Amino acid sequence: MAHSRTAVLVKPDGLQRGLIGEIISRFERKGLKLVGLKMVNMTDEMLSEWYVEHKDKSFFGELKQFMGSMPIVSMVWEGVDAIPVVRKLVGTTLGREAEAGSIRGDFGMSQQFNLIHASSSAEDAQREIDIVFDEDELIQYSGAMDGVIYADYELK
Ligand code: 3AN
Repeated sequence: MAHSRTAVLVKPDGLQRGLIGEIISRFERKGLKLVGLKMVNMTDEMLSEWYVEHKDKSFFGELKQFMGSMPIVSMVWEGVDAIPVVRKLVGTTLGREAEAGSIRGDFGMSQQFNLIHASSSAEDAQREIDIVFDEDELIQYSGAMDGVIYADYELK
């Protein structure tokens, strides 16, 4: 099973609410590996590309305005099945209904202010990573704990 990468953004509401450390900590303790991290002011152009699937939705302009209003913290996490694993830790879109124990379920009440974004497919992950990170900003290193986080056959 190959490791895959997923993109995570902590949105302006997550940053303002002081949840960066909490969010990073949840991914770390799950056993995911951080390979990219930076703070960014997303431009309208970056956001149009990021949210291309929502370009015809009524909330597109408002969503971009909110996401561009303050800095966000972007991350790339790596692990076996990283994309679905991170989506599960994040929880469903509407905070009020998100599962208790998930990030949105534990910290959010809103649909738009739902604290965090996580890639939903391999194609989205690649596209989203490319919007924010240059290749040399993604750091390769061996995870010292891989041998206790995964069995050998899971790493092949
Ligand atoms: P998720 O982030 O769970 O994949 P999407 O892709 O359906 O959710 O929505 C992307 C973002 O658009 C959400 N995180 C939320 O901030 C915003 N959004 C979704 N639906 C609405 C809506 N009806 N009104 C306002 N904002 C919305």
